[in-house]
Amino acid sequence: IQPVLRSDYRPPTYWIENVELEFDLDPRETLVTARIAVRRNSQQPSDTLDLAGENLKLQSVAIDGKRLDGDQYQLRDDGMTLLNLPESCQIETKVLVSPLTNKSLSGLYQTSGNYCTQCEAVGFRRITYFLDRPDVMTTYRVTIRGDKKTCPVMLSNGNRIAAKDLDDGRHEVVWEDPFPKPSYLFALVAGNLKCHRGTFTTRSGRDVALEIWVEPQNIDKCEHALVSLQKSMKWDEDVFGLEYDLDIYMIVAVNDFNMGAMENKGLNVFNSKYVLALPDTATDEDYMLIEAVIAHEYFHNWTGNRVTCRDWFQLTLKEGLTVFRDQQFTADQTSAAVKRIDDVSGLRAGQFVEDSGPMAHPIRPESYISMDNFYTATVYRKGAEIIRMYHTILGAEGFRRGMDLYFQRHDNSAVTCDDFRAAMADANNINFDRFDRWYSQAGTPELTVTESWDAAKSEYALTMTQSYPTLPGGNPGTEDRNPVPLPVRVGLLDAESGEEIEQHSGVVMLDTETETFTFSGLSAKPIASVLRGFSAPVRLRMQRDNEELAFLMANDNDPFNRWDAGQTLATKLLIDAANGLADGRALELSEQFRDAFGRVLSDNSFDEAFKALALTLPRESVLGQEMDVIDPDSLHTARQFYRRRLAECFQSELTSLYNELAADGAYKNDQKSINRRRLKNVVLAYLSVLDVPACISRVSNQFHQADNMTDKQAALSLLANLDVPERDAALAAFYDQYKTDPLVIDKWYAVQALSSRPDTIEHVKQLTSHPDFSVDNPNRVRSLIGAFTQNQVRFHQADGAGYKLLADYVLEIESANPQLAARLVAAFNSYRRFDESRQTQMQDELKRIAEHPGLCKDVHEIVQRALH
Ligand code: DPP
Ligand code: ZN
Repeated sequence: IQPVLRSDYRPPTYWIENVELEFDLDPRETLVTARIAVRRNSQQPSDTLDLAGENLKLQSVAIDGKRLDGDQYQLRDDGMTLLNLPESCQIETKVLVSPLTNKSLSGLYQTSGNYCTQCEAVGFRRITYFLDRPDVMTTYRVTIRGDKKTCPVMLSNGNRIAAKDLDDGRHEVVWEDPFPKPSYLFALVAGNLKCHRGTFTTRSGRDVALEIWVEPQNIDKCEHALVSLQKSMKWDEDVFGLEYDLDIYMIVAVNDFNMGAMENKGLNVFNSKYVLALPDTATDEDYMLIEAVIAHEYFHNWTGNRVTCRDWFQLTLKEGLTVFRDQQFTADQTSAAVKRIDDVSGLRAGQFVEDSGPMAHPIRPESYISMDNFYTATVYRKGAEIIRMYHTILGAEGFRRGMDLYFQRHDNSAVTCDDFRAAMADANNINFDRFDRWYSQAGTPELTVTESWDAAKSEYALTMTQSYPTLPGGNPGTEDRNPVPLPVRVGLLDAESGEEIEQHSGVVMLDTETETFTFSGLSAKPIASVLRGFSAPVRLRMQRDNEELAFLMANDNDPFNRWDAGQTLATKLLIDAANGLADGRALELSEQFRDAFGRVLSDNSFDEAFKALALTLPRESVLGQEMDVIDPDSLHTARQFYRRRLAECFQSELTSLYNELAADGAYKNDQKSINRRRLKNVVLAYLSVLDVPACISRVSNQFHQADNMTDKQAALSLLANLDVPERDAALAAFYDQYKTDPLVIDKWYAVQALSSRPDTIEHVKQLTSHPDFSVDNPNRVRSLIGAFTQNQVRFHQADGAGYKLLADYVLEIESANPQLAARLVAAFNSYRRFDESRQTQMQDELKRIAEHPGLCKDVHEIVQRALH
């Protein structure tokens, strides 16, 4: 299988001037008629045109109304070539597709009996023959004909311009989208749907109709999504001056969807998980994610749709930028500090791991076999960190100037990451040439910081050095790396009082491999707070003793670093404890950590969400990265020991805090109540590890008495770890109460897959034969198999049973849904970080998958990179 290379980009030989599509909907034989007006690209003189097409049953091809014979075009598995075309002409193709049997969820498919499409990245070619590439932007007119009973609602992009009844019980609707767009933003939805309506008046006074389309039984679960959309529209006007352009904005929720959501022009299609919410069925986190994903897809209307990507290697142009925009939006709606901590935790747990394994790639990759494999944490999350660095360097106003110039230059066109960088540079008269390295180099830089104090000169100095560690299995594609520009936000604290020394706070730029930054006029050696707000996506290496970390935990007025000092201290101690276990050393709770934990617990200056984060130990997956050889068992044992000892030491404080928070009364949805629930459930988690009946019944009571899903799910996931009768009772009651709500049943699967109990693998296996389990629904597969791969201690069980379970499932689903299978198989990517026995077992499963006859190219790409 030949990879596609970034360096192979060539403009198309023809441009498309407009397209007319007609759909005659039928579950097994939908007829798609496409009429595309093409004109030769004068820059690429050729009379040959290659159209992409996959899984299409071609019925006819005609040029300017004349039907072609079989020898006038060449048909391949992946498309057709038309020869001897005139300068401009109209190409008409007719093809049949089968939505009912399309389980890949790419192209046109059926979900819960309705029709829907997914075209990003390359799904449009599964609908019709086309120049299915993002640099070909054109206007669409779409006619849909369908059965009035099963498809009363038929939607596509843009404005509905005509509708009429046909005979034989069918009807027809015509949609026209006035904005030129690439094919990946095409959408069609048809079926039995109900609409939750709202409006938004833009700042220039236009009324936009907002429509959220869902299956009838979900019509009462849309208000939060609607309000989120209205907030997003307002925010983009306020912060970036960007207004919505069409008169209608539609969102459709579907149950079977490979991704989170899709920003099709004027007709977003969403995984129902990111639309539907009621307090009884969705957690506070779900509410927050819905708001963030609605915002993300809305923000794409400018960063993605109006200005799109020239080719798929530029994906981070729209995704990194749009993730950054949605992060800023959520920070403004909630708490900037908490949001930043959550985002960096996610980056470290996901992207850092990816960047140190066989799938390491620059945010702008150089090659791919399947583009679907590059919708990654690197392109999205690290991409957003790169955008954040422009923002840090330029400030909010300079960044806005860059954005304005970007839209001024590139509205209605398909551009590259270099164009974005140039707009940021030119608008601010600053040189961003070196920033190019962030786009072309993979791997997480290490930033080593050492300090020195010259009492005679009253000078304090920080020497910063950047480097890339050598990784087990080599650093794929990351040889010859050069220093990258690193904005490092620094603050100095008075070591006595803990006060900020204001004149020395700010951002220093490390542009070279190493540099020393000197701070003068100090009366005593200060304590430095480095990389505040996580101002660059690096691993910070700074030798600090426990006292200093405890000092920063107590005094740093950068909330991110205050939290991070605690995480660094905990990581140091937990890794040491885990390593000690192997040497037969007994576990012991560090007194320093105990005292620091106690101070956080009794500090009432924090908001509750921040306190919840500060009391939470680093995740096992994040801790593992700091070990030379990941030992999941001793890490789990050490972390559990710490949790238990902390709970014992602070049992009475934790209990009274829990009681205070639990006295809040009936569910409320304001930020303060959300923060308090977050803290309450962190406290409950500590108390749950004390093996005493009072604690177990506290958890069980919370489960049974909760009037909202946040508290219910939190209690259920704690019970799922225990070996008590209350566990089975709660799981049964939960299932019984929610068995008709698939999104809630996903939670039921996930809590069991994430259980630390030794029999988890057995349970997961049994659950795959549960009548509600279906390999056709990605949410369900992710909630059971996907969640299980995140269960570090059980997935990596020494006997290899977890590995076998995953490999079996990957092979079961790979031919039907390659995208989903490829996501799951990536759980093996970190195998070189484990001991020899686990390495061999994972490698054997990878080989078994690699040898599977007819393996899909998505899984093939991941597996061959891993085995390489
Ligand atoms: N473009 C979608 C998003 O990230 C994913 N396909 O919003
Ligand atoms: Zn996106």
